Amino acid sequence: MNNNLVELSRDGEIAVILINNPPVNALGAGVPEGIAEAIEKFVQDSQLRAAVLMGAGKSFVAGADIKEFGKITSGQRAGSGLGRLLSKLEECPKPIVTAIHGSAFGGGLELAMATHYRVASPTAQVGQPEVKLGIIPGAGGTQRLPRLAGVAKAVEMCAEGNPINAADALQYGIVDRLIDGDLQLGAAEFAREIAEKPAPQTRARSERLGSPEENAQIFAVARQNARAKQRNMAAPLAAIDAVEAATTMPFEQGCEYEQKRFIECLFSEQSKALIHVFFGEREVAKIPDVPKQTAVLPVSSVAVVGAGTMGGGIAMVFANAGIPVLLKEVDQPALDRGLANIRKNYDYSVSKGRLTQQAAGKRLALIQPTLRFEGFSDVEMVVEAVFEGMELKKQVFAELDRVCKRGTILASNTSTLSIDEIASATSRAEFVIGTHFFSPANVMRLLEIVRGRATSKEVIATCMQLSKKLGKVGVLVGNCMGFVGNRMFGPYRREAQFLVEEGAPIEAVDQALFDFGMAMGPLATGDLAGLDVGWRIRKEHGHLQALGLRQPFAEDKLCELGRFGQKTGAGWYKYDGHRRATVDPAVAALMREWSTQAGIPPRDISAEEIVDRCIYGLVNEGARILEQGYALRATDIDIIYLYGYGFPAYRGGPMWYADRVGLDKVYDRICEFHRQFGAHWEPAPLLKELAAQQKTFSDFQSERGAAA
Ligand code: T1G
Repeated sequence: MNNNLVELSRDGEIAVILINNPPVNALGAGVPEGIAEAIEKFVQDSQLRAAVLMGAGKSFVAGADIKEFGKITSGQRAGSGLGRLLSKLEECPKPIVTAIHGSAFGGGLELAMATHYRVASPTAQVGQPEVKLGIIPGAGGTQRLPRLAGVAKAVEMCAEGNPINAADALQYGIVDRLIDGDLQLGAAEFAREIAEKPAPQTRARSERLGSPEENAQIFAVARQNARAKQRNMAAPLAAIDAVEAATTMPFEQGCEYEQKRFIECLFSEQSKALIHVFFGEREVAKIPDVPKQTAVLPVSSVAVVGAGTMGGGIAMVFANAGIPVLLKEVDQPALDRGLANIRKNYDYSVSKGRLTQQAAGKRLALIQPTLRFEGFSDVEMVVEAVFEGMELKKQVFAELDRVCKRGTILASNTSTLSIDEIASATSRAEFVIGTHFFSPANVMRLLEIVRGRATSKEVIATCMQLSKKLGKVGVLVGNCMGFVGNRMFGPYRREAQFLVEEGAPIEAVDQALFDFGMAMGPLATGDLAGLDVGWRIRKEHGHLQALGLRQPFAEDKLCELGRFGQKTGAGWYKYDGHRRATVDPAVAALMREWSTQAGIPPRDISAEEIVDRCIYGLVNEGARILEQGYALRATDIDIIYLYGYGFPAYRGGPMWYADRVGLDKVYDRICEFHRQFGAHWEPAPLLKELAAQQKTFSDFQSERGAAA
């Protein structure tokens, strides 16, 4: 064998072909060639009666090498290039058994389906996650999977991209046997059993391809679901078309159709954005000055101070990860309310079948309510989630400094306040950090980890690693007002209010951003979070607002009328008992009255202007944050907006989106707004500089990375 990516060994009359391309055995350059050569040797060797194909390390094969997609989009390579290898495997005269452990994803599952039999360890997972990269399977997955698992399961797996576990893979006929214990031994034993049998080719199977009548219904429902759940995304619909082709075209023709749609998707903006997100999710975990080998502190027990909406949700996050939690409140009624909320959330998950009653009971048992700081001396981390006021937080941290043992991490869930000032209330600033969860904390995946001036590298490394264990995407940010997410959200929501003050209908502002792909419009988001939250912060920090700068009045006036949003049944919209929103003409009338009083003449405003002002408000502030160093990379900002603020992943995040539009165009548009609307649209110096140099935020990121 000329490369060590694929090793061939013998277990008696069984060949063992081992793919060894760490970390995830991606089918990068040299791997398909190595497999083809091994198969050639296997076929030539008359002693060998069957073969087992498996992966070294923690997983079978995670698919094609995503890093090599550039070779296709730059024209160096025509397609996935896997088709020929898979035909070679399928047409092999001697049977090949694929043995799956860990993940068989994308090209990995396609490889397995092209062999004659598949066995798996009980913990294995299989899937076609390509749509999450904005593409579709490109090596026969949409043609072979329906032949093995049936049309309905295949269309679900290819259009939604979620993996299934080994038991389901067995049930749907994707794998032929589950192997407990040593996988290689079990697979070799299976291979001996089938060695004399004919090698069944998946391509030749049609018994599970259903009838046109049955399939019509399946595809109609799948398209409806894709349009609803994967709004505006092209790949899921392309995947459905390709699986449909498997039911209407001969195998080879179906593969050609799949390849055509695969290439079409791969060259799309959506795919570029989603691949940026894939690597971005992994890059945010890398902190240049906190190396991988930095010591992490144990976190096997925690305490949460405050059982309100956030505190209760945070306690659930730790309990869901199997970590016992002390949950403290100031009085019994508040504690009871907090626990009742937690129980309600678990009951809801059980009612939705997301959790068994037993599992919910186990998690609830890990949450120990208390009214005292007793027991705090034993925990390894405390998360403070009390009311958003500096004095109160400093009191709590002073108390924690007194009762907690040295080495306990003291974290604050503050969403706006200075971590350094909170830390100044303790004698251990190096153990103080911000862990900003997003509401509902037990659902939202983002965790903004706020680094204080004195926060130690060990504490940072511990929280970054812990975020993964908690099922969160942890992003490290600097300690400025509102950190990264909320600081950028200010200009975004400011513009939304200004647009209404200038005459845009409330529902038109929300619809424009919803059509752009945001999970929810900015005004409806305000109603969900509670308009009073921002109102109180503005009142607390009014003295910080720059003089002479135009400030929106809309939400302050709504709050003065007690319209805090969903929680009071009325905000920008009015809400029924199920929190369903309806447009409230009374608010539109109030807005016209207030705008007239403010001397703001109404005008017609296009959806394009609405989107540009809100999104470029994000980008401009993001550029400031980047140049001031409160975010390590533009990618970090993108990941924050995807996981914390419902920014559409297929647009890559606000900074990626701006790069794709072209920073010169974004800069010009912001200058236009600056001239038209005033100083609050002052372009960020970094944006001006990059636009002038025809550069991108990604360029700035790599240059800064290279300099670090
Ligand atoms: N290609 C290149 N690099 C990959 C990769 C891949 N397919 N999968 C992972 N990596 C890198 C990743 O960037 C990270 O790098 C390291 O491996 C560890 O990954 C023809 C066209 C398998 C569940 O979409 O879902 O096949 O940061 O941190 O948490 O039809 O990786 O260390 O430098 O995620 O244990 C379809 C993608 C491809 C699966 C493991 N396959 N991978 O999770 O480790 S398209 C996928 C994953 C395709 C065919 C089409 C996960 C994992 P670094 P990690 P993990």
